[in-house]
Amino acid sequence: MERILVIGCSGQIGSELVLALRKKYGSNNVFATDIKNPTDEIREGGPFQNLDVLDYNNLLHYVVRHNITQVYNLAAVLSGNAEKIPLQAWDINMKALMNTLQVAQESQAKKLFWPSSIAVFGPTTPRHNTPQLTVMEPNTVYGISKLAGERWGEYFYSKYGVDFRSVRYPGLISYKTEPGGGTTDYAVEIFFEAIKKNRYECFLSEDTALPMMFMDDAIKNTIKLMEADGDSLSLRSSYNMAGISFTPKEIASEIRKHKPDFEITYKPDFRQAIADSWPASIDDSVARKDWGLHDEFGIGKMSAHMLKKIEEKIAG
Ligand code: AKB
Repeated sequence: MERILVIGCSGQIGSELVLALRKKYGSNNVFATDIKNPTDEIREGGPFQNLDVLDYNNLLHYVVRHNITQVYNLAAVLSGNAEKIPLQAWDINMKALMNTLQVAQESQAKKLFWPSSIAVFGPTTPRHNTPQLTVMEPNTVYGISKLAGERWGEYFYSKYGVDFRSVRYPGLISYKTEPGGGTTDYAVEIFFEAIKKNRYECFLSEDTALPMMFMDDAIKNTIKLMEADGDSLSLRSSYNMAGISFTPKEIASEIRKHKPDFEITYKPDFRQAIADSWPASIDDSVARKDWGLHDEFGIGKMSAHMLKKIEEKIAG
């Protein structure tokens, strides 16, 4: 039986991934940790521990004591926040990864999931249908840390047999826990503001296309990659994951199908330069071929679902 550790259970991905894993593997086999308070559902639904991934000894003890067999390490400072504290963000992002790679090397928890991002690409990368293997010159701290992380993951796989698995997440769209400090956060905020105020001021310009994915698809595919036969994985760096590409203007017009009076204005800030350096769309055919990446939510289904769920959430 797998015993799974999720580091970063209080974040946007962790708060949903823990619930999906507990459903699948049993509540007592999924250990949730974070330095921030989790949702009640996570705290009450199975083991939770306040644990700092930057504290190597504590992490190793925890993994050994609980006979953990696989780890999802979701701890990271996202792109927007990382630009405000570049050196600190580099230290946190890299140390969090290196600690889990070393724990995997030293313990029985050999299987490690670590999220990379579309941020590994940069202004010299082909912007449309970006291939799996291409020019990668990220110019953000977050992107540089993700690219370095991918290289380290592959290194630990080939040198030390760590079963490292990763995807390059596009922007993730969800309603349970809001994201914090990313460039793609607008695509979540816009739905909350549409319900609360029927208007939104967007920090990206109207024609900025970026790849995005609804959280249900992201979680399903993440678990699918972790369950895939290792022999079918031709890559041990990180797989492109495309999702759906759209602009703020396009998402606003989707919202107007449900809320005809919805208004949007545009006031690009420092995150515009980050978005401009990322791909507009991605080719994820390698992941589809190797381990069956498959997503179900298009822009229409995702928008309708977001609006309905946020409305219910706000109504309590
Ligand atoms: C961010 O915007 O920083 C993240 C990402 C694309 O990795 N959502």
